[in-house]
Amino acid sequence: MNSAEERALLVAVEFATRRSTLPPSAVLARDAARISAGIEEADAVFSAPLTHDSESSLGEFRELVVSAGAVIAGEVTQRRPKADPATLIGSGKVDELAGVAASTRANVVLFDHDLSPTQLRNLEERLPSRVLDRTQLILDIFARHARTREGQLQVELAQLEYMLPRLAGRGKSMSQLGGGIGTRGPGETQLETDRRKIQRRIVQVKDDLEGVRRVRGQQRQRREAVPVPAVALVGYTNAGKSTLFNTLTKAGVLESARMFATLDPKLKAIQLPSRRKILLSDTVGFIRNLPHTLVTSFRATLEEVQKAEVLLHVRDASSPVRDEQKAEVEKVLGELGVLHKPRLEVMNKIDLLSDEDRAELIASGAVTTSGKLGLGVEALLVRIDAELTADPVIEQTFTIPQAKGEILAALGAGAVLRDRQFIDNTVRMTVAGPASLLGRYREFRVDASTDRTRGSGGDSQSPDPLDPEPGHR
Ligand SMILES: Nc1nc2c(ncn2[C@@H]2O[C@H](COP(=O)(O)OP(=O)(O)OP(=O)(O)O)[C@@H](O)[C@H]2O)c(=O)[nH]1
Ligand SMILES: [Mg+2]
Repeated sequence: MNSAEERALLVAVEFATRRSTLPPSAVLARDAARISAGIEEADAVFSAPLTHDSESSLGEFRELVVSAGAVIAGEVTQRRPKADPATLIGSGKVDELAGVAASTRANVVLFDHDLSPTQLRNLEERLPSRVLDRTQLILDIFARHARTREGQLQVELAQLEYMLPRLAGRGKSMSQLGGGIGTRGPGETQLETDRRKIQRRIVQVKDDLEGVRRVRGQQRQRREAVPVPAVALVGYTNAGKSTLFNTLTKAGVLESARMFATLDPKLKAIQLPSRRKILLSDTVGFIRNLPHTLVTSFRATLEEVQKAEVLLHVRDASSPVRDEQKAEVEKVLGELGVLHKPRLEVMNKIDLLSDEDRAELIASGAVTTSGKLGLGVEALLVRIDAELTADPVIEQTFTIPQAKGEILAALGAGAVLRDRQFIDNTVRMTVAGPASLLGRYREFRVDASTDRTRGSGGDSQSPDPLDPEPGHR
């Protein structure tokens, strides 16, 4: 499907009365730069100077649009005290927009804002092109990047559920499905547009999703039989998570300059300097104002984050809005209920900083990396090890009957073998591994204290490192 010809007119709206923080000269310079940079039809109405906030938000919106494969035909911005319930931007502005859409030959008008079903319907009636809002745009990008069956089903479900209440009166958008943003499902499929078929499809997709999740749950159980602490990379989209993940694991995970290249979590076991094994997972990037429906349907994808013992918050140290991005990421982490977890902040892309800024960052004690150049990776691994304090690595000796193959396998996979002897039909082995793993097999310990903790409630002896009460895992 060729959507390269898609010409998008961007509409940014700001509901605030506050004045621009840019001096007028800066606004002029910016507009001039934009015009000479080839954004066509300079009459593309800059009716209100934007604040810094909306300026960076618009930049991000442009990136999303390009990620969706469209060409930017023009931009319209507007500031109003509050949203118009019927059209979001107000009737007069809609007329103006219709003119710009026609003169820029835009075939799709994209709002950097969510539209209610009513607003969408009214706008479509009065504009010559298809109209899409921010959620649909993001869903479209998700649809293109979903790799696993589960990811694809999640995206399709979110798309269908979003579309259903917005179907009525969709003339241009839905009846002449010629492809383009908002019409693509995951893979090469086109989205269904008939109400009853959509409803049936929703039931089907939910069913399939249920099946896929069941299988995944079983796989997870198998994985968790060998307790290896999980560490998840989280962060704003484009912070460099996949690149760092690759550098850390040398795995061939897709990395891409386009946003949301990673939609499905990637998982890989790696070994830390202490020889402790961890499962590292790469996750989908967070983004400002991620539509709530999405957060819900992507909750399964973010399970890795919820299960992780330690989070690595990967930050783009070179971004001028890195602090806003950090706040945004922490907001999402709050929604996922994981703010209490140990979190290691990683200032990434330090190769893009000036020598001065880099020195300052390092002096502040921050963990600094360049995933791209492989800088700071060893130090990062050491720091991860140090964060896993809840489950320290200890050394113990066990005598295990050879018949207990599953225990031998679990210790073999989760701990480092120091010594092993075969005595009669038992294996006497000394291993170094996480206390939580070794604690499971304390009945086979050789030490005299082996039986101490069993069956007694209020004993006052000093805490046994083998008894971390791993009930929270
Ligand atoms: N200069 C520089 N560029 C980097 C570094 N790390 C990543 N990049 C680039 O930044 C872009 C985004 O990197 P990704 O690793 O895909 O970012 P991500 O956080 O996984 O993005 P999403 O999966 O979309 O959330 C790519 O063009 C990378 O080449 C770095 O340390 N230095
Ligand atoms: Mg990624």
